[in-house]
Amino acid sequence: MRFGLRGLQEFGSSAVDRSAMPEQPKFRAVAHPNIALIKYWGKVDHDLIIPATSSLSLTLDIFPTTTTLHLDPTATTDQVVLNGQPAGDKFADRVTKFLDLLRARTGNTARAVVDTVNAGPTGAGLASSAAGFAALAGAAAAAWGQNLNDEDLSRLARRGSGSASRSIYAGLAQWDAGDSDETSVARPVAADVDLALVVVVVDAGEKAISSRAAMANTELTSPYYQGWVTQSKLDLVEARSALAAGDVNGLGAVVEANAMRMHASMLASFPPIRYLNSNSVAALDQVAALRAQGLVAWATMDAGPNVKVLTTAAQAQQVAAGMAGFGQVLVAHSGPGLKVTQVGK
Ligand code: 2P0
Repeated sequence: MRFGLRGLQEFGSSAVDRSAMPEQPKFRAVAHPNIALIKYWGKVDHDLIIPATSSLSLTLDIFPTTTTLHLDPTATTDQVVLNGQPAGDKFADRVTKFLDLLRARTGNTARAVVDTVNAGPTGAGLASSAAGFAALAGAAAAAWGQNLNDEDLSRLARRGSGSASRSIYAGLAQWDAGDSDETSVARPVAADVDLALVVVVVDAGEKAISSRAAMANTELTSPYYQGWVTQSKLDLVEARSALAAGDVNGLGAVVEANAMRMHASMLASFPPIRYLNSNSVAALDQVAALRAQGLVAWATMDAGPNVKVLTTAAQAQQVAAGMAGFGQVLVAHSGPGLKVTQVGK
């Protein structure tokens, strides 16, 4: 017997009558990157993403990630679009692994259609994964009908990317390391300081080594890793007391030292991990020069060559002018927390 085209189609996915399916509600989440003032660099549990130390961050008002998501009960795989293009396997697999948490939690094994757009550069040490997984957590929790409070969302976002746990909140947040899924959670930090962060993009290219791999290599091979862990805990105490006293220069001094200590720990890995390049070093020198001129200006750096300068909102424009010529310069202030809205049936 020979099937005509029509007969064949009935055995393919196009035979599914989508008009018979109830339309799935669609949710849109917007989250902003956060920059750690006291860094997260090292895990004690790689699956649950429990960090070795607590960290402190500022959510920014630039470079949001917008993620739109709905369930598709007829699909057999998640469909992931990143910045308008089908996502590469690595990113799509990471999204699927994250969505598996919701499928396991709810028993609803539907696949999802995910569209995510980063307003800033992706994978350049500008916290795109923090904003990305915070937004994904918000949109996915809503689509799977989970009514989560901020702490629950922080725990969930943490499973996608540790730093995402902090992007749930506006402004300052502290991620307490904890020792379990329940206790490893970020919470907002109240402080009477008006901080700004001048971002100097010396290179917007994607990093050669992911922060996840670099962190694991530091844990395994750096003789300075334990020193980093011990010192970072002390740095956090100092940063919190400077914040409580409204002492921005005191905060800046420990913020800059903490970033250099993190980089020292990874520089001592084998093979060595060096995110700083010559443009980064030139920018760090300029931050010191601005400080010598009397400005509030303290540097921090993440898993990439870009330099961020901690200052006050009042001095942000002067600091930005002082960093001109060292890269693309943006002024960021304290930004909003995660927002989730329903955008369609
Ligand atoms: C931070 N970074 O505290 C530190 C400082 C980069 C340097 O958190 O493995 O992408 O997904 O938990 O969150 C980047 O690490 O790592 C990061 P995973 P994540 O912001």
